[in-house]
Amino acid sequence: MFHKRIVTTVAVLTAALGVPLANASPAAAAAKPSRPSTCEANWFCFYKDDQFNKNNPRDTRGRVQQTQKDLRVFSHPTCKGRSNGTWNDCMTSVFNDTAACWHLFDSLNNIGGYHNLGAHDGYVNLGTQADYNDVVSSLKRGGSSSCAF
Ligand SMILES: [Ca+2]
Repeated sequence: MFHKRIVTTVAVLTAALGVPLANASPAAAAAKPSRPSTCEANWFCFYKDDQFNKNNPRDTRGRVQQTQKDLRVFSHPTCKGRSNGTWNDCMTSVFNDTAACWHLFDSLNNIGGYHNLGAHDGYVNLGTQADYNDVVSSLKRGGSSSCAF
């Protein structure tokens, strides 16, 4: 009887914890996307168009594994306009296959506003999901799956 009560308590705690943890993820409203075949395991990949370039597969993805404070260092000729041929202000979908949480900043040098992206998760459309289409300018990798950094 004592044992049974403990099991019940643990189940209730787990259920209670499950709700806020799920809501902490910005992509929680939609099902987590699967890693696209164009994003290698353990990389953070970004794409010019939505759904990981599903409808524009010839456009190649960009990728990083570490913090990048200035996305202007990566050229990408199809990023036009203010992107000036770089990944700055150009990404529309991203997939994070690293084990860490990342912050996606709208400014250079990892300052100002940002959105979180947890491990093995993605935004299929940064515009509709986060109002962040074509604005990300720098990326910061956290030290773990925690987004509190
Ligand atoms: Ca920007």
